[in-house]
Amino acid sequence: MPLGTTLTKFVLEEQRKFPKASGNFTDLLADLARAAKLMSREVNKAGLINIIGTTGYINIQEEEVQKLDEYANMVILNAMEHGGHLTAMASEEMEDIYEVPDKYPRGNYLMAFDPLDGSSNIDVNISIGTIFSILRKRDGGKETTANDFFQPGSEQVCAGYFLYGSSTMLVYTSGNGVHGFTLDQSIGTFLLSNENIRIPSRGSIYSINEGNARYWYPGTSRYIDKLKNGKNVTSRYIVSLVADFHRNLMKGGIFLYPKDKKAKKGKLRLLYEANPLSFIVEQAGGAATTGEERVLDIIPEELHQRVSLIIGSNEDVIEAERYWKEEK
Ligand code: AHM
Ligand code: MG
Repeated sequence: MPLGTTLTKFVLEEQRKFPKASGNFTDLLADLARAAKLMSREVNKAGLINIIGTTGYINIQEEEVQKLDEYANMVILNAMEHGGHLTAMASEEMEDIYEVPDKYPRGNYLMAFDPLDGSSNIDVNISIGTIFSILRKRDGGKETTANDFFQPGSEQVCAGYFLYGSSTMLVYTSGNGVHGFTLDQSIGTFLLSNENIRIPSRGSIYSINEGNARYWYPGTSRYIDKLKNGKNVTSRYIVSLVADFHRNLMKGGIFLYPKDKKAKKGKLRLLYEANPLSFIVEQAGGAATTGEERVLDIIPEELHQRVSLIIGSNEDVIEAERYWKEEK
């Protein structure tokens, strides 16, 4: 489709092309996009924090002072609860699931999300993002529990992220490739900027927090040593998963947050960080593993489960996994 096509038109056309494969995400994505626009506006105001509130807090409705990630959580709940698509939501900011209130119609989808990933970067003006994962509620029953979310990532029907960077972007997949949209602030609309994104099968970038080197297991240390001693390698680490992932998706590379002696299960969360990004990377021709198994095959046991994540260009991920497996 021509660059500049609006998000709504693009999603509608995609559904016409793949009526069976795609769910009905036109309205759902439109609701999410509206929430992201509000967040984009607030994130852009974050530099005024020292003027309008205590560090780490932002004044939202004159009288209320709230953390930006809590604000983002509230904006998304408000934007998504009344649309009739979802039956429940799970978020990094909430211990338990949030069921759509009785006063609104309930749909068949579940959404897990990280409202503001990389939020430790807000006060230093570094890109942050929102990550989301949509699942189908399997049993069709009325009541929803956390168990409904415990489906492997391969069951996701749609996933994506918003990146609040030098421009605001949406990147999503509903199982028919990965597509990117950029927010045109002047008209308040997401426009198609990257259709059918493919991640290069090899990259020269590696992204890992080397400050954790002393906690690494030998597989990680040996793999990183191998990279450093190779040619054509460069290290990039923003500390904002969405931004690190997005750069590697576009340029090719590998992002690693493996479990280590400190983060015994890994640091990142399976349901709303690892799974959606793994779905996206696979749809773009890349791969995601824990070092031991494909991320999308894991059957979750907890809402906020942590997981080892090695994600990016296909050949790089396969090679990294070999180092992990050799360790055994
Ligand atoms: P958050 O969801 O609390 O922001 O934590 C996740 C973030 C990721 O964005 C980033 O990749 C990672 O934590 C960085 O962790 P570290 O500071 O340990 O390198
Ligand atoms: Mg996060």
